[in-house]
Amino acid sequence: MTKDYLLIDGFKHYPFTPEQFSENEILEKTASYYTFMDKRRSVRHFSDKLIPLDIIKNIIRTASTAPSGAHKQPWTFCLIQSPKIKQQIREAAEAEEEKSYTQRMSKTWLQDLAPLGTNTDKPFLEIAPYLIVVFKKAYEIDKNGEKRQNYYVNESVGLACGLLIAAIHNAGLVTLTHTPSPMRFLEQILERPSNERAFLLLPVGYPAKEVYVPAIKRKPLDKIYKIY
Ligand code: IYR
Repeated sequence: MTKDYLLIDGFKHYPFTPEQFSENEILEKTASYYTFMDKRRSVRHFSDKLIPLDIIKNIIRTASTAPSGAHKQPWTFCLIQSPKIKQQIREAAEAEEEKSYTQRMSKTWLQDLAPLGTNTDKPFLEIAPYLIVVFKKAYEIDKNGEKRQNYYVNESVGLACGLLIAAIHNAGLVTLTHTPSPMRFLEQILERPSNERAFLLLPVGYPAKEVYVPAIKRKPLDKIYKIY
């Protein structure tokens, strides 16, 4: 008989029944989920149409279901809707991008980026109704002001960002993983505490009326997997 809970090293473990499906259902679900996810594209052209806050809250809740090292959930999702702060972020990001495109990025890097059609101009940082800036928590600060270690911080926050992107796509909204580098300016503009480092910047919104995306293809399965 299933117990209410187990005690392992003095800690409670509850019974858990993962949802199960028939093999046919699984085949159908995995195929349709793949087809749906394969329709996701990084989009650089946004509508300025507003999105109810409750929708974005659900999306951020979903991202925070990601697994994390020792369940520390070492992330903060900063949601920016203030036009003034968006403008500040755009100005600072474009200043960094200017240096990156003209001085910091190698010739090969610029050649690799050419098919994507990116440049230093980032109007989407002001047009999209929301910017989400994901911060990783290098460590925690407890009630006594002591540092507490976090684990696998990059892996954990990367996983949360993956779920965030999937949740945005599931909502029929679009996003882009924008990587102005270095991102210190985000910590300053958003006045983040000293244990937080900017990890990724994502504008979120409805797509513009007309959207163009680069003519690039995903690698086929035989190029990305190997059976042993
Ligand atoms: N951070 C720049 C350049 C850039 C770099 C990579 I790697 C990309 O996949 C796309 C862009 C920018 O956001 O434009």
